[in-house]
Amino acid sequence: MMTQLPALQSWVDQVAAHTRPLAIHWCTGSEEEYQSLIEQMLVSGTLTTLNEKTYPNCYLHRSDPDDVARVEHLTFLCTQNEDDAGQNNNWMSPADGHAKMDALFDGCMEGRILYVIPYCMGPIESPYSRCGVEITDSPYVVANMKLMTRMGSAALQRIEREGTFVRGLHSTGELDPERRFIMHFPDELSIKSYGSGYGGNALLGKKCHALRIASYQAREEGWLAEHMLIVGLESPAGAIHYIACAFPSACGKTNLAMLIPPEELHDWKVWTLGDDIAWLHPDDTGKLRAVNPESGYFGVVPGTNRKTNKNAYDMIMHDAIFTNVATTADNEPWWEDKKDGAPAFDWQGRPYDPANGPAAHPNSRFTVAATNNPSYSKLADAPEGVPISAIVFGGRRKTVAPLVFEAKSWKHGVLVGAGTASETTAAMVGEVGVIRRDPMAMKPFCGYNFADYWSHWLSFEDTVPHLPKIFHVNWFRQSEDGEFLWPGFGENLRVLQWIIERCEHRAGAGETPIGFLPHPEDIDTIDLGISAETMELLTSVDAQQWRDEMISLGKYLESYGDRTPAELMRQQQLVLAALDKELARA
Ligand code: OXD
Ligand code: MN
Repeated sequence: MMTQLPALQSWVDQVAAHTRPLAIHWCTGSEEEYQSLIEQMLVSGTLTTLNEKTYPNCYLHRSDPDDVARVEHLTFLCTQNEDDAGQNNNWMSPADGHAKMDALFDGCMEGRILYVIPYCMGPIESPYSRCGVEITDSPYVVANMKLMTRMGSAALQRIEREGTFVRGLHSTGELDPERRFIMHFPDELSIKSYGSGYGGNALLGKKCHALRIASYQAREEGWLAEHMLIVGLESPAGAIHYIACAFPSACGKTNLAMLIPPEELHDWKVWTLGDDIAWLHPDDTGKLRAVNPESGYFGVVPGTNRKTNKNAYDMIMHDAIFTNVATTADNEPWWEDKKDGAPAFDWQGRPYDPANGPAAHPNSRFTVAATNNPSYSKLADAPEGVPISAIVFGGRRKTVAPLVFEAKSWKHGVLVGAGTASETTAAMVGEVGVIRRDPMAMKPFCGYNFADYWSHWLSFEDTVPHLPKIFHVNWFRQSEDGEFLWPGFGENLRVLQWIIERCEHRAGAGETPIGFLPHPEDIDTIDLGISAETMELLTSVDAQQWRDEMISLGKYLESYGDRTPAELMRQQQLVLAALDKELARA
């Protein structure tokens, strides 16, 4: 017996009887355990070492070439009633889901070790945290979970105290894409994932637990589990505002979360609390407070360099696991846009040949503990979390969306969030560069019907008196010849400064049909070298284009049928009416 909790012990026994592993290992989360797993993976070839002088304690993992991203088309929500999953999810009945998965898991761990990973999403002492146990046959998953979650003995103690936990069962199986599924059973607080060893498919604490299952729990319990980074912005006067930002995958959340202020704003400080997930809870004072359920990062590597994200560049030079990057002749990790060194071997270990495509896989990743980050916030471990001043939505839009605007109210902000859309990237399997709607950046992650999710968001207006303001940003606007109009990266702080000053009722803005937009002079562009004409374009909206956007959004919202909240459609109608008035005047 490895635990005092009979429910946990009997689940592990049942899984072991079904999957028939060689041995069972209960993870303690200690450094020695991590090192011994690393040694074992070096021997088996699952990992290789990288240059020990320049990248101490860094390792490379090459995943199966057919297993390089999240697989949304193989990810399912299993609820009794199909409508509860909604058209935003693939659905299967719980009975069919279990039958399918149980057949795959039958005997799948023969010859392998079954690892039991108790973990806590959120600070161990926080009332906002929730625990889970992942059973896996992948030592790579265990090592990643050690870096990304609070896992091991302390989590087990909390689980034993509370008695409830999310059950995540994972096996890499044969890595056959035909035998790969990720199933969620939210009513049972359980997850079954088979056939992938990659990222969000396999590290079940992240997308599966902290977003899909947690969003379902959050609706029942009156909070929000969101695909948001959390960052603290400290002004020269010493005031810190915390903001939570939701952007679709690979839109620069990690870069924004650890932004380095530009020279012009060098007296600002930026503190990272999280780069991917925020759990937002109403507190006793009527504000929303956030905790990051994770304690590490699983970030996209290509594009990371000293200029785009110096903090990330530095933090991945030690104690990191790289997955699917290329290597140099000196055995350093290499990726596109690293701006240092040259690839000798590509992500599949072949001698580098540009004819084979990029050297690093476009969705190659680093895994590091958050404490590696030079801008790590002391409050990332605070049980009470941080109060949120602003929620920021955004996407990758070449056209249409201005640099930034503020929603007129919480309810209008929910419409703005529901209207989030972005051009697709390599983080998900499928075509790259097509616009897809990604409400609140939760399309792949909302564990229930989006229509009910929007109602849940709207309901906060009645229950939380001091809600944050809601904004929308677009760093990715392009000119007709494909040049980015806004420099992005550290310079985004200039936009965040406007957002904060709006929260403090200090910054100017003009009211438009789509919300409050800054005048060009409301954003600090000193030393930016950006033309007045470009700023004018970035801070204005084309009424006809936005009208088309609203019509298309309205159709999308209505496609959810009767469950779509009437209030959301009313907000869309209000914006349309204001646009029509403006177009009639023009
Ligand atoms: C991620 C994603 O990996 O959103 O964070 O795809
Ligand atoms: Mn993400």
